[in-house]
Amino acid sequence: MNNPELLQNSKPNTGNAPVNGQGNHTLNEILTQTAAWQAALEVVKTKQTALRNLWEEGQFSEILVTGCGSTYYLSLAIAPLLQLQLGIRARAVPASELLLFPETVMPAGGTPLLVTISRSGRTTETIRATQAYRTRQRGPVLNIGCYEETELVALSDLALVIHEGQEQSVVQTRSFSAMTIVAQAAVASLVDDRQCQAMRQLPTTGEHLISTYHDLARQLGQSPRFDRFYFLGSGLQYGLACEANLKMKEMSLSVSEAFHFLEFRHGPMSMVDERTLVVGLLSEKARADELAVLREMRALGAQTLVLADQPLAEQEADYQVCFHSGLPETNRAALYLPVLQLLGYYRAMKNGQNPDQPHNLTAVIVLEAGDEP
Ligand code: F1P
Repeated sequence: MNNPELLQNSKPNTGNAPVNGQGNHTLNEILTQTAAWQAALEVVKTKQTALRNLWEEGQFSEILVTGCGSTYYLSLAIAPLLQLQLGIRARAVPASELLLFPETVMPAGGTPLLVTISRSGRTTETIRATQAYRTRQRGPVLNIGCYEETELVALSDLALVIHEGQEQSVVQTRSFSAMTIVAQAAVASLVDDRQCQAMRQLPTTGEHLISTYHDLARQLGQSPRFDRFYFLGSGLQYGLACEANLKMKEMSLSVSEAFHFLEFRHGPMSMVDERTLVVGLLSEKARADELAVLREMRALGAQTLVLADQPLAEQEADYQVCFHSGLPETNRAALYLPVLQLLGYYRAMKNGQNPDQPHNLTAVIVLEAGDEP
């Protein structure tokens, strides 16, 4: 199914060594992330009683989910999941919005739950937003992260911490997918334990995906054909599309953007040409509508890479990644990530960038006293 011409023209994969010796941490962290997925499932199992107590005692009127950068994009992926699974209004906001414009974000009354997501637990905006939230609302806070003994953990009523998600690289890869699994497993544990049981296959399925599609990700990442990338996702997949876009942008400094599938037609598709790769993170519910957008982009000259749980017909995409998990979207978000992280990594190698230390970036944004909002 995947384009034989591209596959034939590429050099054989000479193993996983970074092309120019840079990005060792990032590549290693991408390739070992399923061990962190296993640990993430264990964290939720261990904290299940505390989680259920927090949820049942809270009688919450709505849920706010917040973070910065990658963890804001994870918030965008988790908020619709919370609303869908728990039947409660849930909203994702950047921590800076919650901090600077609380009156536009904070509910006037009610008893909200704040979910903070932060790999480091040390991002100033997220800390300050949480402090302000607690002062105003005195409401409970649930934290998801990768480090104990941080300001954000200290500000939380319950913290779900995955040590195995910790990284040397600035870019979030293993940490992001592990926090994704913690969030989806935590929600599953509140609604249906059978979903938690079903999620136990994820590390094995993820391992298989990485070994099956590593070569495709490298060939597409290094292909001279593409000079711009668009990541399309809707519903539970939009936040993941934003994260995949951030990986491409921050690691390789490429022209790339993320959109809701049907939004892409309303202007941004003007950018599509023969040098474009459009990446579709398919849902189940809107699959037909999403495939229609991708067909139109192919007609404009783009090539398409589709990620889905079930295979597509030959003519539906130029390249496809199939999970074959049998899991619903509410339990399998992490499966979209490894191949797209590798795509960004190999584009970075092609562009001579070092994803361990991306241009202009640091692992945590800590604002100096006086700079703080
Ligand atoms: C937030 C963040 C990351 C971003 C970069 C700088 O960190 O903005 O999302 O990718 O690493 O820091 P954290 O609050 O998740 O630790």
